[in-house]
Amino acid sequence: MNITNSLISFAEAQRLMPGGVSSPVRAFKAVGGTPRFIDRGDGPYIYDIDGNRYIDYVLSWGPLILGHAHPALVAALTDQISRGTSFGAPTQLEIRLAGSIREAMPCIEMIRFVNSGTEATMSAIRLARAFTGKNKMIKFAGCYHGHADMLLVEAGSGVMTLGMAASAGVTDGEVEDTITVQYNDLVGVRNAFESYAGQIAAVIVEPVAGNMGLVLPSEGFLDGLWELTREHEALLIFDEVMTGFRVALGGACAAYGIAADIVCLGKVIGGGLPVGAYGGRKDIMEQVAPLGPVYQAGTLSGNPLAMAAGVATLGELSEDTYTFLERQGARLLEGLRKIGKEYGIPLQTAQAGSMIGFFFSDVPVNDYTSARKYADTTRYARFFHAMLDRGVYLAPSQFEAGFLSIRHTDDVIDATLEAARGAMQEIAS
Ligand code: HOZ
Repeated sequence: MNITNSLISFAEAQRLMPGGVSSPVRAFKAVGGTPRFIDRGDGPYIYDIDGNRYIDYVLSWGPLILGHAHPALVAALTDQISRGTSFGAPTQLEIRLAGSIREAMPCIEMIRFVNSGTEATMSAIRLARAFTGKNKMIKFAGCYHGHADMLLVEAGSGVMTLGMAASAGVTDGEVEDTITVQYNDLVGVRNAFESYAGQIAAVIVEPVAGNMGLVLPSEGFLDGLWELTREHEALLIFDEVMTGFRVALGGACAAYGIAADIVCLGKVIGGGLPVGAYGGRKDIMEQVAPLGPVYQAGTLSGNPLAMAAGVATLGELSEDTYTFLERQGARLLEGLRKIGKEYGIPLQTAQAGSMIGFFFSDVPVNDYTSARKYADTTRYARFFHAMLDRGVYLAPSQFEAGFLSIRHTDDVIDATLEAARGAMQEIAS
């Protein structure tokens, strides 16, 4: 595969930007080699600047449930761009998007739009602290909630990929109120509530963990969090930046039947434009300025392009979409398991709607500790490159989830499995 132009661009980019990228997860650090510089996307495919085509399972890290350059999205953006790109004043688009979100996720009685998932979770924590009058919060190792200081403790995604336990520049003071527990460990959560009685404002969780690879909540885990937060008068914050409109039309709240107190959103609700949101119970959201005392603001919040993209994206989604996506994901994972078995390569697979994941491990992975201990990252790196060489673009880290779009049709899944057969054969030796 000729990647001359990507090689040249990467060298140039590294002179101008740390690691040559605008976000660490893009840098191929864990898998080695040269990141592809992307020229364009079309449906399930991306094309690099050397003209190579890849089936895309990253999909901008989740937002592109419609695939690249969906006509409805292109039309909505084209229309909006001619009307103006930002006003710093309210638009009806915000009402439309808020209405669509509330329809799908009724526990979001009121919502505030921001510009990223990081902003959403950071603001949700501030709100939870103000609402409860308590300071501490529980998060789970391997869950990633963006890069706000107090949440960068044993975080997943790039932090885990780079083997970092925390980030330099975060003071002890910033994280003294953050309590970290293993994902799926309800006993650990109960113990934390008992150790810090009356001090815990909230539990923040990825209801399906997609930032340490894909790890599903064990039976009763989310219900247990709900009950414990009720028992201890704390709020339950679902970080659905990744799972919202991904694992089901109503996100994990619908999939697991839990009305979280605050829900953070991003990714799909912006259709690939920068967006985030947090919302929830009206009495909680009424604490946000200008209605209440919790200050949070943003020049580009509710940006009309992002809102238009979100409205167009959600307008294309229905229950049938998720039936299709679920089927395609199951087909892909079943094929991967079968091929792995043929070549004697142990795989642990997981799926939640249109999110998929697989670990090269012969034992199940349920949390951060087991992900780090059992996932064979060296084998993943070899598989990643073997797939890339065959025109399939996976996340450049074992500790990320994969995503499907409505354009990942049977032909696309078949082509992926054909590539996987060659790749597994290559890495088996
Ligand atoms: N949550 C995304 C990956 N796990 C974030 C993408 C990024 O950090 O660039």
